[in-house]
Amino acid sequence: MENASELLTKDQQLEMLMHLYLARYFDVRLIKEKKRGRLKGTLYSSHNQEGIIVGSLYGLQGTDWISPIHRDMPMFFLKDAAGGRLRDPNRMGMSIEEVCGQVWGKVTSPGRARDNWSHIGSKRAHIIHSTSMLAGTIPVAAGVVYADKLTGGDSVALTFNGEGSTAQGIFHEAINFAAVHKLPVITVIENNQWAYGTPTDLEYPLEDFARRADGYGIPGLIADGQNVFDVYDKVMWAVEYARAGNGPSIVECKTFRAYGHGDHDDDRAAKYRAKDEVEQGRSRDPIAVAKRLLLEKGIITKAQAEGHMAEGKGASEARDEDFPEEVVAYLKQGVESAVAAPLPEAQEGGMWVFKEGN
Ligand SMILES: Cc1ncc(C[n+]2csc(CCOP(=O)(O)OP(=O)(O)O)c2C)c(N)n1
Ligand SMILES: [Mg+2]
Repeated sequence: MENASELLTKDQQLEMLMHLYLARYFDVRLIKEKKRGRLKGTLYSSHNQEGIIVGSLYGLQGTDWISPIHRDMPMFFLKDAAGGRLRDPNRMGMSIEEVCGQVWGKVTSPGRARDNWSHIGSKRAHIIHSTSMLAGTIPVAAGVVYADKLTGGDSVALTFNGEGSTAQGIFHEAINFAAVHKLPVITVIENNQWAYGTPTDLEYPLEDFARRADGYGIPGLIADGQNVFDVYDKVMWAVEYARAGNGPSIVECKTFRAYGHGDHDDDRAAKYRAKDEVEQGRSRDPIAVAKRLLLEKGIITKAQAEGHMAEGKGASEARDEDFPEEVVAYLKQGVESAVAAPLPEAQEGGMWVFKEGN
């Protein structure tokens, strides 16, 4: 089968680059807001892992389901955004206003200030609610697509998991169940080589987490997580395989966690990880890799490749000029709406704990 990325138009490839910038700027902008004292709560950076976010989501249908984890915050607004639909209010994703409302804990947030990060979901947008129990969304996703299959639907579900969660019992139980019943659920493993302070060699004695698939009799693919087009190819292979009724698969995306587990861990992480390991891990920025490939194909010029130099820059170095104007404008809209929105009423605190009404 040819690689799905070979069928992407020039405009689609440029849009994927734009989505990489959007994901990166979301991270940079929020860290800046926090440093300025305008934002509270912990931020879990997706810096350096944007190729996984964009490459996995870009080819999905709106009706497909995703279950993001803490490191995937831009997924909430990038779902079903392909084809220029980022600002379409009817697409099956969340708006930047909703996502920023969540981060600021405002009335506009889907979680209405119960959390500042990824503990949200949307039945309307087909985003399975993220929970703290890592790998706990795999059985939920399996159940969602099982129900869909029984009622004649053809949706697939993508669950996102750090390599750390592959050691959870539920990871095995859920994928085994999905394999036995040939459920269209794809487990994407974001192997960023660290689970909080635990490196992969204390978690798994082999090189590739994709080999977990052998134990369930399903395909296990490996993608270069720094290359958005390689992620797209591997995920689209898995999506087509699942949609055709063949069942689940695992896609391991190799990447590197650029900073601490959350921003509260940045200083500690700089101590528990070797400097050269971190430098090496950050050296293939997904924006730079995508630009190089687009330049080689003649889709962008050398001057364009050298413009908007966000690559390789952390939040303290990156400036607005390093990003396309529309990217900055999109986030500005989200941030301003969140800052202006009121907090929910205090009485709301007890809402949704028990079922209300009959
Ligand atoms: C079942 C479970 N155990 C422990 C935790 C605490 N915890 C939250 S994030 C995290 C590390 C996760 O590492 P990984 O799965 O590799 O994802 P990453 O943060 O690297 O993206 C841990 C141990 C949890 N949330 N759930
Ligand atoms: Mg990890």
